[in-house]
Amino acid sequence: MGTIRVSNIPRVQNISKEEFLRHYYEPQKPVLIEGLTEDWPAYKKWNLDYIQQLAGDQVVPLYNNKPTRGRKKSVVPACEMKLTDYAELLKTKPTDLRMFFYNILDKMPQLLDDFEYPDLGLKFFKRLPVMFFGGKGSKVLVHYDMDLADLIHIHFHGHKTVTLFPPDQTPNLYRVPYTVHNLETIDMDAPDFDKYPALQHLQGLQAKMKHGDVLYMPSGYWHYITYEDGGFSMTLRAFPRSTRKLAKLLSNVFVMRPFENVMRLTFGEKWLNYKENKVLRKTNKRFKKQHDHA
Ligand SMILES: O=C(O)CCC(=O)C(=O)O
Repeated sequence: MGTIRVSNIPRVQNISKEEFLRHYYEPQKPVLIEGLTEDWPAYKKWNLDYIQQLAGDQVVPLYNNKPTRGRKKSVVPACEMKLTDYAELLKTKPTDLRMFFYNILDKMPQLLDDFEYPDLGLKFFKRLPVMFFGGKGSKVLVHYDMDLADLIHIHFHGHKTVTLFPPDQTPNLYRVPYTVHNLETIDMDAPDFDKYPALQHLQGLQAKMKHGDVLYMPSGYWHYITYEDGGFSMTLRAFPRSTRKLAKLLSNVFVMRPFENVMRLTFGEKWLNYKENKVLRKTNKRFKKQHDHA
């Protein structure tokens, strides 16, 4: 067993649009911004009690960390629950049940009055302000967002730890082909370096987030998240502007994902095993070659 190396993501306060663009957006470096949300009504209002009052009767799909195997699509809910019961669970007990990509516009439009799109020079896609919920101890598998958006991730109610890896570390992350996540058998908190030696090359960037903190995650950054308490976050997104990234976005959404779902539904476990063995063999072979040369 080993430990993934990490260093701290820089923390700033009251950053101007020009500073943000020059020091973080243009070089595509993450940053944690404190204090940016303190003037928003959300800063005082948004907690799990408020969510219960607002939308407690909604029945919501919940997901756990068990990989979806066999002839099923890649993302299938583990159960459904009334939002008020789920929020109560988050307040009172550890759970690995998470909810993700909950679109505020469709599901809780009242929340739109409580925040502003930050003036950071990003061109936000305002159709998709989405929320994520997690229980104490729940973990979000290492992945990157297939739309390659620049993300502004804001946390509420409690604490979470976010670890990022820049896109140039993809070769050492054991990315499963035709997906945006790595091998689900890898435990990023206690990685098995005998089985997955390339993980030793990773150099992550980490931030502990508290209520109201804002994290900038540049396009294509891998993220791995542990909820230290039950709580929730909102992610605002700005789509890439470069033609290369836009082409990749379209191919990920309209070619890669549908292809993967067809292969899963047709070949099930066989397809999954084939891809997983392939990435393991290929990555370990490259790692060995690099070491034999060194
Ligand atoms: O915090 C979470 O639960 C997941 C966040 C995430 O993956 C995202 O914002 O893209």
